[in-house]
Amino acid sequence: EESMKQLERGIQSGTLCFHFENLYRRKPDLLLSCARLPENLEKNRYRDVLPYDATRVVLRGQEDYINASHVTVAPSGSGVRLRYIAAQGPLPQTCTHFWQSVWEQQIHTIIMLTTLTERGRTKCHQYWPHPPEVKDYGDLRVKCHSEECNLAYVTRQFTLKHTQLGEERAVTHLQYVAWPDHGVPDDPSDFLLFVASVRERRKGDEALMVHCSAGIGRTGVLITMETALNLVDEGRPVFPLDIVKSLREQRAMMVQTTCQFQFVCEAVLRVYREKQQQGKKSTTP
Ligand code: PTR
Ligand code: PTR
Repeated sequence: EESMKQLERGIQSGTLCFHFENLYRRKPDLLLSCARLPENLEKNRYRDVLPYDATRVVLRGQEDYINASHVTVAPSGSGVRLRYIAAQGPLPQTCTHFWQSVWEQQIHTIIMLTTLTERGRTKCHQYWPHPPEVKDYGDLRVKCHSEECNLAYVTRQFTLKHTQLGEERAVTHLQYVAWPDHGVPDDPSDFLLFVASVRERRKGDEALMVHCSAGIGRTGVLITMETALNLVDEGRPVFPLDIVKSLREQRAMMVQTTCQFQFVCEAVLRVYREKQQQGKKSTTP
């Protein structure tokens, strides 16, 4: 309650956004040396968006680099702990690495927050086959069974088969399509519904794979939002600035613009108010 008042005041006075703009975008003491190795340069979609060595996802085998970071959010004392992998949108030459990481990190849900092209520019390579096609990415055979669109997002069901091991797994793909990069979602209600469906997908302590184009802006917003909603549900205080700070210690530049940060703060407040309203309704006889 107190943290919500703080949040409201912070939004109104502009101090929250001011503090946001003063956060470290990147921790200067954390190394990016693996991402900068000559053989890995072409595996990065953007030269200026690289994973820290300390949190990067390491692939098994000789070629162990992918532009993806382990991110865990666990606000202190909250009991909330959420695990993610934040990744860039795969390039034609990194699709195999992407599926390898999905397999090795035991991912069951992939959340995609970009379309393939925006304003005529490629933002992500289509790393999956059209249904009912099957396509091999290294040792992994990907089949897309179904594709279902609702207003703001597409749900796809994949099976992933490891052709060497003969093992099979089901993976769900949720693609949000109404959100340009550097911007905010077109509609906060649609986005909140999307985050709710992301939360429903969670099982136990498993990590969700989240990517957009660079894997920082929209990916950061989604992670901050899901964390905040969990905190609201647990009746815990929500400090969005602290969440973003902790994200940036694990992947640089998470939540990219002030508008994105403001959007999250307003959406959190809105969810909190709605929950309060519902609480009041249900307690009146
Ligand atoms: N410009 C340097 C680099 O990218 O290697 C170092 C650097 C960049 C260090 C940004 C810190 C940075 O964070 P901030 O934007 O908060 O100064
Ligand atoms: N250098 C690129 C740019 O500033 O346009 C990097 C970049 C691209 C950064 C997209 C963020 C982007 O958004 P998102 O992380 O949401 O895909």
